[in-house]
Amino acid sequence: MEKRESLWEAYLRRGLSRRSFLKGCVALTSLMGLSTDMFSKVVEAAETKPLPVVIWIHGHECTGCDESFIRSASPLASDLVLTNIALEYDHLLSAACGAPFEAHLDETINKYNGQYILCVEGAVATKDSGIYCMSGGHTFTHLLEKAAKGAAAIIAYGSCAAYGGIQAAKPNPSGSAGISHFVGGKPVVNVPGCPPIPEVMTGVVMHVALFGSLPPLDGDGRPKQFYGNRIHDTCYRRPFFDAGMFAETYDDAGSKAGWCLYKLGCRGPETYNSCGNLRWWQGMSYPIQSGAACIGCSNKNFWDEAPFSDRLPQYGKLGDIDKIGAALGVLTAAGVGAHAVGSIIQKNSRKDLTEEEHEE
Ligand code: FSX
Ligand code: SF4
Ligand code: F3S
Repeated sequence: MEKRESLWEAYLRRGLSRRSFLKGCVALTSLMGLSTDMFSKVVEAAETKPLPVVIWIHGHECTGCDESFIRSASPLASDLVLTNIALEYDHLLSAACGAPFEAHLDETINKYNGQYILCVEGAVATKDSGIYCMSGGHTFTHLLEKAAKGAAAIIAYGSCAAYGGIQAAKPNPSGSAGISHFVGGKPVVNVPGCPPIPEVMTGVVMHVALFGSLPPLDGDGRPKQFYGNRIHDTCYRRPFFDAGMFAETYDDAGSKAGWCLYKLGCRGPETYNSCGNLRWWQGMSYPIQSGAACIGCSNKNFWDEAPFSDRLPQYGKLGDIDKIGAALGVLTAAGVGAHAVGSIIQKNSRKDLTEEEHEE
């Protein structure tokens, strides 16, 4: 088998300097959520490890995940695809198509058996033998099972691949489901979001590529460093929540002044994701910053929890701390009552959050 080049060798081939290689490694270290003392290990791996072969397939979905991915800014999606990985097959980004393209997939699967990273977007359509989602003349189920067999790691990119997504909404006519039952028991890294943040995907792919292992995952298979906090914990509107200042409609004065969107249905208090930290398009914005309430798009079954304008079922008295975590009542010097509610809320343990609790 021919020797595949490392990231450093790919930089050299493209005439890029050692300085830009090291800058790239700094960016990767931070993207993977590693501390700076891991920098030398990242450089060493990037100098020696062959670029990862990636097969990227698409099932039942809207392709918004790719729309997000191709706008990855750090690194640029083009750099990731052209320099950091060896992308051998991608339904959307590859220029090739037809029988030779499908033959290339089979060749790649055989040639790199046990070595490639399989990225999957979209759900599996299970009903009626899978005929509602076809690819290359076969069902997507067939393609997924074939590609999963020889994969070194499998990444479910998007809420559809992770949990079923929009097409799994009741009554789910195509029997759509997440991919985990179709990969032969192999562990799957879930990167949910509709769409997910592209830099999270890049970080996971590069972690597997450089260290040959999965990043630390939570109980739901999500990379901990990106799904450890609630949207609510990092929301810049949080001071308004704590002060009991809520927009009542999308065009009222509170909304225009950036007040909390909780009463407009914001799911931030029960949603784990990094939107508030990383944002999209070089950190420019995310739903709440653009004036929309979070609809919890990285949560299981979020699609069946419409209308999204409904307020969260209520969280209960602050006495029910076991479900809410720590809760603090804070009285400001101006005499405005505020509650800062920290830590974890289990989605299946929603309780009441009354207006009175926030508007003392
Ligand atoms: Fe789903 Fe992605 Fe939402 Fe769309 O690939 S997570 S519907 S943004 O495109 O799968
Ligand atoms: Fe932000 Fe929503 Fe929490 Fe309000 S409820 S602070 S808008 S995440
Ligand atoms: Fe989705 Fe909410 Fe982030 S809607 S994009 S998880 S802010």
